[in-house]
Amino acid sequence: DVACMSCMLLPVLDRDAIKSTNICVVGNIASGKTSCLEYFSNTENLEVLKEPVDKWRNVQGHNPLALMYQDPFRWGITLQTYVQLTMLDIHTRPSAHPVKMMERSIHSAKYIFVENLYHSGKMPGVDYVVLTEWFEWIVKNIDLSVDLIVYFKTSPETCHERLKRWCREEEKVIPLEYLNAIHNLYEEWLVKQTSFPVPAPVLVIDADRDLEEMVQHYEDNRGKILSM
Ligand code: DCP
Repeated sequence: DVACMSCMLLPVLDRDAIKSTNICVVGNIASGKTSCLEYFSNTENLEVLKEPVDKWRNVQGHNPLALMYQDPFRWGITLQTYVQLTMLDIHTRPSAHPVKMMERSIHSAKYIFVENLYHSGKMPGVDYVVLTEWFEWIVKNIDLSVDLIVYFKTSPETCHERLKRWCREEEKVIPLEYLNAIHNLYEEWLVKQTSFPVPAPVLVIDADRDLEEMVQHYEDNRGKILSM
């Protein structure tokens, strides 16, 4: 298995010996990104970078994630500014491994979550334009290159069911409509490709299945994911 993995990673190593290849795993809340990252975390030559949700729930004793869910109009900008910073940190962190697999991206934070807050009337226009100018400056001036986007496509109902069974304390208030809105933004961005720039080729993974089936699915798609 290890030998086989090295052979799949060889084209990646040859193509770009210094800079690592960046894979972003994106999808709705509870679409199963975390289990995918855990699955790949044992892979040789690959570094997994989880989304820093812990930081979003505790920045020097404050919980901007909880504040955002309590009152998005007031605190959406606070959380999203911090998300943008932590994602920038992950994108630019040098890796000792040839392949870097990260959860979400600075692009999905902006094109999905910030856009959703603003267009649903939950973010003041001034907050939206300030965040947008920050984002545009960052993508223009800093190398955030992504080589592959793995899109975990789920039905919003599946995510809602999963959240009912298990969610973080802060997420108990998430209604199906919220998951619907996030889903539609993902579809427009990554499948129809009509809303915002798509920074890399997209691999769509059907992620509505149970965890066990998903593991088989990762196995089946391993080659596609790792030997772009
Ligand atoms: N979040 C947000 N704004 C962002 C990114 C995330 O408000 N720009 C919120 C949505 C969730 C929480 O942060 O409440 C964590 O998001 P995830 O989608 O990573 O949640 P999970 O870890 O549950 O996803 P998965 O089951 O796919 O691993």
